[in-house]
Amino acid sequence: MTGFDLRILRDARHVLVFTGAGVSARSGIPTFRDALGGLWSRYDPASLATADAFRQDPALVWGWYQWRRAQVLAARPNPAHLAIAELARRVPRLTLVTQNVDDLHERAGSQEVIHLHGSLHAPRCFACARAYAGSDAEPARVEEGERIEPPRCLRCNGRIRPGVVWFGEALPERPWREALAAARACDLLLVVGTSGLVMPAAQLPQVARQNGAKVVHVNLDAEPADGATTFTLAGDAAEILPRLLLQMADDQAGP
Ligand code: BV8
Ligand code: ZN
Repeated sequence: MTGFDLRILRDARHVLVFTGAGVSARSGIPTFRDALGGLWSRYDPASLATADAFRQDPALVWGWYQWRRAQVLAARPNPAHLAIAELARRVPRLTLVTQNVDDLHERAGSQEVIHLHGSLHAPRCFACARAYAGSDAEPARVEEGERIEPPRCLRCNGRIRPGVVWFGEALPERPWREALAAARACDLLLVVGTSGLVMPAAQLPQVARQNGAKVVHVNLDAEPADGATTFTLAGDAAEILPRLLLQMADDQAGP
């Protein structure tokens, strides 16, 4: 771990872990940027992940989310998710904030995961916002690129939509408030597998730094780092995070 002093992690009081699609990559979930490989490649995710796209072509958008949801249901947490769940047991306090809409952190054992962009597993009515639990929202086999008419709300017959935050939609109040509070309170922020392009989530590292936290980026790409308050661990989170935990254990075991 070039230039990264393990004591920063070992002595941290409150660690904020902030994850993006990169943490689920080794589980086989394409990152958002490459979620549109294959048949979806002719679509831009930012244009599909909008209320307008859903209004214009509900079957296309619902089919895309059902395809993604089926992928998540067939996936398993990877060593990066498991290491983050384990880290919570090794430090005095850990807050986990994710931009991801999968439930792999939860399935790895993380508690109280703060989802800034909602969840694939919380479909709701586009008209009256009532949660929808119908079995026809459970994705059976979904062909890539398949258009699927969304189910209808039992109360108002509105179309059922994915429980995610689309571009142009506000983030859920409470998760965003909790994420900001953790960014202000933490003394160490671990940014794992995010390109940091989507606002306002991408403000969290700046808020943490402004409040005196050290920031460690874990990303395939090396992020700019000053080696004093910001560090970068370039590589696969599924390898880097478990290694960090092992080193913490060795460190604590002492000579
Ligand atoms: C808002 C859910 C205001 C859906 C997502 C013009 C018009 C309208 C809005 C805007 C505009 N210009 C800017 C905006 C704001 C907009 C925005 O930021 N746009 C961007 C594109 C510029 N933001 C919004 O619209 C937000 N809302 O502003 O509301 C408002 C206020 C009040 C009232 C009304 C409105 C809402 C944004 C939420 C969008 N929803 N997801 C879905 O999933 O389909 S965002 C979605 O994209 C993800 O959730 C995630 O957040 C983001 C993708 O980012 P990453 O997770 O970082 O993934 P990415 O693929 O980019 O990167 C992967 C990284 O991992 C890479 O760095 C890679 O190197 C690394 N990696 C890969 N493998 C590994 C790895 N690292 C380690 N190990 C590995 N193995
Ligand atoms: Zn309804």
